[in-house]
Amino acid sequence: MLLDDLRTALGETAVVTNPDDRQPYERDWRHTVKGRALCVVKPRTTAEVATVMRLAARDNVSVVPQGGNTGMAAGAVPDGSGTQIVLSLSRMNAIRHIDPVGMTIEVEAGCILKTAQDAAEAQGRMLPVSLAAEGSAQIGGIVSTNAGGINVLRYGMTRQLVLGLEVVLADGTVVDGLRHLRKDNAGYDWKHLFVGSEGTLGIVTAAVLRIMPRPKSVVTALLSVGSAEQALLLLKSMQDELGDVINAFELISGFSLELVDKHFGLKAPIDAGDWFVLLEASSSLPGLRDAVEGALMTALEGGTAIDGVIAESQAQAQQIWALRERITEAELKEGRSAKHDVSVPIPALPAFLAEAREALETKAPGTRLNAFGHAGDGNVHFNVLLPEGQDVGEVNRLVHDIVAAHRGSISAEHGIGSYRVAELVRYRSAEELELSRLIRRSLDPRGLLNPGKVILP
Ligand code: FAD
Ligand code: 2HG
Ligand code: ZN
Repeated sequence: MLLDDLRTALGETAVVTNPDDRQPYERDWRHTVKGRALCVVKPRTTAEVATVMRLAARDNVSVVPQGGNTGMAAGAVPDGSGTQIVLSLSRMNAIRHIDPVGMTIEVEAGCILKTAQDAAEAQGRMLPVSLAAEGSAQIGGIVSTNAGGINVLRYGMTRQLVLGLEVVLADGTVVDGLRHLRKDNAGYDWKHLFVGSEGTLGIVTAAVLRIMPRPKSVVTALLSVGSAEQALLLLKSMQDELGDVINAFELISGFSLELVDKHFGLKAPIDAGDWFVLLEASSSLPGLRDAVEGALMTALEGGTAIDGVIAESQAQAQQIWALRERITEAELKEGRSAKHDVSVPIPALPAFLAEAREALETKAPGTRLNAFGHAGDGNVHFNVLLPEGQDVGEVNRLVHDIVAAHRGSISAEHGIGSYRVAELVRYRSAEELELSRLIRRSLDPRGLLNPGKVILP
């Protein structure tokens, strides 16, 4: 009955039931979680999304929204019951409007991030959310996970870029908040509830995002440093010297680069060490390269950095970035891992790294640490390659307890999804959890939106 009604309302091709065709929508990017859906539905318009939600609510069927399915918390995957609808936004992919004066872009949820970036670039502007999965991740997923990425240091998380949203609620109500306003204090700013809610409060169907002037020059450098402490000294000296032109300050362990070399044959242009920093700065004012060179010379002469190279061309910059962007895939090829997407206050980063490394060495022998991430944001991907038989939960607990001792977060940017549901309950207070449940219940009283993700009833 439900399948027939969905086909009648949306057309035959919009409702996928064939198991082979469903498969890519039923597992997460890392292939660690596999579910089974009743069907995958692919609406073309907001009105069709509303119809899907109304029909699902009528039959008490739950809905799992899905974008590019690149999420790192298995939030877009259905459970194994074979009763859930996967709602793919991929056909709603239009760029509705770009305003280079007001500096906004209005896009549908299924638009691939890279497509939106390119559209902004064609107008001499820039959409600053940038991450290795940008060729597949979609705007709806980016908004719903409040994605971070490499430019957060300068431009903030996705939340800082969201000016307006259109959402469809669990009962099919369409809420149009697609305003292109910089300033709007008229009542509660409800859109922020949906940013980062991982499909548990509503379906994001379109968004208005801020765009920025596109800088005329970009300087990319790779440096080796002796320790995480030194990396933070380097961060401070770069901020002192260069001010706010630093977009990215990424920390990469020597082991991460070994993995990238092993699985992709990509080599760092400077000698391997314990830690590397990938720094990018950009500006439209003249003299950027000289300023970065001067700042790096000061760091090298002062002993804050050991060695360094500045990209001489865009191709070289891309080669340097490839070393960073391939780490996740290289880790996947290397074997099973426990992912930790953690943040701590920036000055606590070296202590966290030392304590967590020691805990692994003493309590989880045989594990190998693949640590890298967005050090300029206090966010490190403290990923642990697991030997045969090693329990993931045990390793999660070891690492997350140390994060908690530093008043950090067990998810800096990837979200909770289904991967960290149990962990969230351990590390958030009863009051915070109850407030979250209250919000969820009021927007989705019957628990039909992405149940089992983020927070349990
Ligand atoms: P999905 O994976 O499809 O969905 C993610 C969550 O959002 C799910 O809970 C889903 O139900 C929900 N959702 C999706 N679309 C909607 C919608 N329209 N309405 C409501 N809910 C929705 N993330 C970072 O933050 N920073 C990084 O640097 C980063 N790098 C990555 C590198 C690689 C190689 C990979 C594979 C992933 C990386 N990610 C990173 C994770 C991922 O790309 C982001 O979380 C991204 O925002 C997910 O977008 P998506 O369209 O693939 O969403
Ligand atoms: C990145 O920063 C992504 O490259 C992925 O957030 C991190 O693989 C990971 O854990
Ligand atoms: Zn990241």
